[in-house]
Amino acid sequence: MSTKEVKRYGRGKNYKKICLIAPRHPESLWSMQTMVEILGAKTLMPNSALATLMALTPDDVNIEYVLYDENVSKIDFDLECDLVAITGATLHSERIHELCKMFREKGRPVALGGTYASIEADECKGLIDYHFIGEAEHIWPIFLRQWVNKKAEKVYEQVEHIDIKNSPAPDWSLINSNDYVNISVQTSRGCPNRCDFCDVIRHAGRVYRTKTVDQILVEVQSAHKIGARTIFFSDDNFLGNKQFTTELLSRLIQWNVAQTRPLSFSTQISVHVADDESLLKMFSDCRFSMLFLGVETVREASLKEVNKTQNLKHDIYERIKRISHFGVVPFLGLIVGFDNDDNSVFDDLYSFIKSTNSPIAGISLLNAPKYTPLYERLKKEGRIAGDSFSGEWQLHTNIIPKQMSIDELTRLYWDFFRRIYEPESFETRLEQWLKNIEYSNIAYNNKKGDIRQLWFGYRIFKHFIFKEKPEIRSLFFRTMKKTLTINPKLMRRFFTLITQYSHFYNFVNRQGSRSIDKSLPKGTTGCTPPVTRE
Ligand code: B12
Ligand code: SF4
Repeated sequence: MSTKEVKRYGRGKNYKKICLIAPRHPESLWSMQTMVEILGAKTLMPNSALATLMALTPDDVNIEYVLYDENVSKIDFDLECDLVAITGATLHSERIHELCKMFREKGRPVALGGTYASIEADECKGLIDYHFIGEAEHIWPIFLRQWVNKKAEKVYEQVEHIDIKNSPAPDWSLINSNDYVNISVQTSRGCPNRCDFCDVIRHAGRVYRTKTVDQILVEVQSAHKIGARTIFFSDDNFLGNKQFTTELLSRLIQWNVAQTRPLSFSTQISVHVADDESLLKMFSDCRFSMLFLGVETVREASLKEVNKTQNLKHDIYERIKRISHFGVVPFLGLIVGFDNDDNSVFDDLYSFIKSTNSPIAGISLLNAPKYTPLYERLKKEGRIAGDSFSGEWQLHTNIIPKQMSIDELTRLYWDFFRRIYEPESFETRLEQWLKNIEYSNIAYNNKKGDIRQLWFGYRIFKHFIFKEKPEIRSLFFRTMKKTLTINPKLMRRFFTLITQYSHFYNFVNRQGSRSIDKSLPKGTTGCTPPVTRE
């Protein structure tokens, strides 16, 4: 929340006040902070867990909510309230501990839920007054009724995964959509695959659970209504059930094409999306600008090593090029540090990125989150370097690599990252990527101009002219000219890519040198958060 607005549920005179808190993200590659700032927002997307808690409030309790997203505004620790409810993932753990202590010192009872409280439940003992483990849809209303009647328990646990058709649309009334680049809509939870390094299965399960298409359309429409320009479908894997995805896309296309101000979409998805051209055409028709893909590596042995064999079914080079043909940016999620990775893996990955003309890739060091099969295996092998977690997940790994020292791996990782984002390298890939687009839907061509898009355009120019160094400024103008020559209709895609480039370039050059400076002395127990995303 950027204001002191309050949302009331129930009716009557006496309201219990709950202060909802989303902790600040540690600086991370995935926060896309430079891009966020260029676009005049404060952070990437609002917290949907807290907005869901609000929507779960039953009619028979009188509750007044205030919301602080620390990524948007400072918390008022002196605000009078009856309860503080905090969310967060493992990467927020340090901040969660600080916040719980600070609020309890002020005499405020604290409730904690979310992935950290659920996965690392033991770490939260003694820290809080009310502990929520698992999904909130059933237990939050039970808690509220008991709490207002002073009968609340200390721990609420949702053991079975719920049917997410019972999850209400998040209540966004306490957010200002201009503070965010995307508004998120979750269509599913869980993932049918079982990659050894991923803790999604522990958190969300292997059964792929979806909302109904009608529910999702309502959420999309309400995001549109509060001013969203782009929606991020915050699923672990958007393609867990092809029939469902196809139906959803076809309804979304009908809706989006009818809008005077259509939306753009992006999501996380398995690479097998590329195996069906008719599905790819639908993503393009729907106006997906980007798909985050869990490619992980091009080494067959490494994929086998971590049980990500679903990526082996078809040629990954062809898969990525096919996605690009439809004008959708393949955002490559890559990982280094597998047992089968020697120091030549960086050249293999570089040539993959280059030959597929992929403009954008996010690289992670392999980590073994607790409770994953990878963690169990490496623990037995005595190769876990530490369990604590700093939040700077891309700066270190908790795995003792097989073919390199941690220091060598970290150094080569940042060298590789810098190499990918050298201006000339990016320029060639971007140009080739644009030239190879074979399909784009003309239904959106004659839509009305959107003042806010013009304002974004102004901010992008201002950034590249005044804030970037000459080398990047000149890259901006050169690549813009090339886009105009290749296809002026691709300007929007160009602006998205160049702002993302600016984020990666700045992050890698700033953070990379920092991380090498403080790279782990041999034998220390430095560690990272999990590196597990589709
Ligand atoms: C969207 C998303 C992102 C987005 C944006 C995140 C953001 N910062 O805004 C992007 C793609 C950028 C991203 C990035 C990363 N993410 Co992410 N992300 C997600 C994802 C897919 C959805 C989150 C979401 O909106 N969920 C919907 C809400 C409703 O679910 P929920 O938060 O779990 O809340 C429910 C319950 O937990 C509970 N609850 C939650 N809070 C509270 C509080 C109280 C008081 C109560 C009662 C209940 C409660 O109630 C809710 C309803 O049931 C989750 C996976 C997932 N399925 O949740 C991963 C996930 C949160 N990300 C994860 C990670 C690791 C990352 C990264 C570090 C990338 C990486 N290397 O994998 C980066 C970090 C970026 C950053 N600085 O924040 C992990 C965290 C793992 C962990 N152990 O904590 C998750 C769980 C996925 C995973 N296992 O890999 N992520
Ligand atoms: S890495 Fe992706 S595909 Fe693999 S289990 Fe996790 S969410 Fe599913």
